[in-house]
Amino acid sequence: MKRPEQKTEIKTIAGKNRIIENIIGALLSKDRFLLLGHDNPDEDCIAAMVAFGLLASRLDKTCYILTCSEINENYRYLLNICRYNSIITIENCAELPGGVGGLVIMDTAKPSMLPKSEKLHELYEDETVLKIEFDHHLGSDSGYIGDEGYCLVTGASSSSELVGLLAFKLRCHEKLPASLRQENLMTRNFVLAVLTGIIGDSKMGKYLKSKREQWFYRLFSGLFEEILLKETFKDSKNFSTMEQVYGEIFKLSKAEENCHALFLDRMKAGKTLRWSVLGKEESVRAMGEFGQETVTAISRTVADELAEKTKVMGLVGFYDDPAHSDFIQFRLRRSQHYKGLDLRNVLEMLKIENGGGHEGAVGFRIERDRVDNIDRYAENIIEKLEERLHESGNR
Ligand SMILES: [Mn+2]
Repeated sequence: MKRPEQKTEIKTIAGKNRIIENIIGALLSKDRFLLLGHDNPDEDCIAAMVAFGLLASRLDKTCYILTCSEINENYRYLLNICRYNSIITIENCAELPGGVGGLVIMDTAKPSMLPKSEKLHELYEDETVLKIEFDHHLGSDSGYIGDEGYCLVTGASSSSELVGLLAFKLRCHEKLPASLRQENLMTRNFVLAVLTGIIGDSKMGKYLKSKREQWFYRLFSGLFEEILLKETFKDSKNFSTMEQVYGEIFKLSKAEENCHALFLDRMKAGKTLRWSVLGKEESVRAMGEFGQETVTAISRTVADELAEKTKVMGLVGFYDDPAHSDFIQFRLRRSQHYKGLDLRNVLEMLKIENGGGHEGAVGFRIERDRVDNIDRYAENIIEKLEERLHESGNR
């Protein structure tokens, strides 16, 4: 069956699921994604890109958000979310990254609304690059941009809502690596981004047309309240205005910035590698001030940064919130410039059983009672790694 020229509602749940299934397959198998939207992107468009970028970076994918123009001052705050979440924003259409496996097009009714650039055009034309599309503009003069089977294009309050739908399916998906299943994909930032898109496009939820749209909006604002109640930011109520969402994103960005500064302040350097760990009391303070989720997310970002700084590897560690678990969490990340060691083998080498990941990034957990001093413990790991690097002639 040939798909119609103009965008139409996906009629069945099975039809939607099939497309979501395809998109999840692509998200798990490809490594680099370039996200873009229509010219002069609005809140929903940016929020959908940010939300997708957050999901992908949780899966250790590299994500670029291409804005192609200076973003409207009022929406810039949304891009703040990217700063500490390993999402790279690019303003210049002529500076596209190489090796992109997937192009993700958000909230763009028809091909002619895409930013115009020669480089981008080459990417659209490149058949080896998969085009994934999320959109809720249907009928009239709309037209598909994504590849057939990869367009989550259907009736919804916003494009962000459709990314929210993807996250719901993804978080308990059987193909999700076991190491990621225990991680929370729907972080505060993710939920805030989706809410921003829904509220932005529906003017504070007032113009949500169908019962289903209202249901989705309530689901996300409810979900967010629940997340906030569990965390330290306990003063928030129902999210019905954009100001409230702004306020939360601002608070969260500030917390991320401070948490990031703390990790960088604790950074130590060996002969080649760098690491940063938070001690027992310091972790308690960080958990109290920033919350477990932010500490976890920022530690990942810092591991990436330390890896890229040394061009080899970076290690981070902290004590979990005692209310949460009895473990110390570590994360070891390999630079994009270094392929000499499969990090899964490092776990073996260190005789660590409670951990996993992929060749470029692993996480592991050690019971807190088994470690006297986290600084010395981390230093010991770094020494072993450096010895190994030395032996294998890498630096
Ligand atoms: Mn929209």
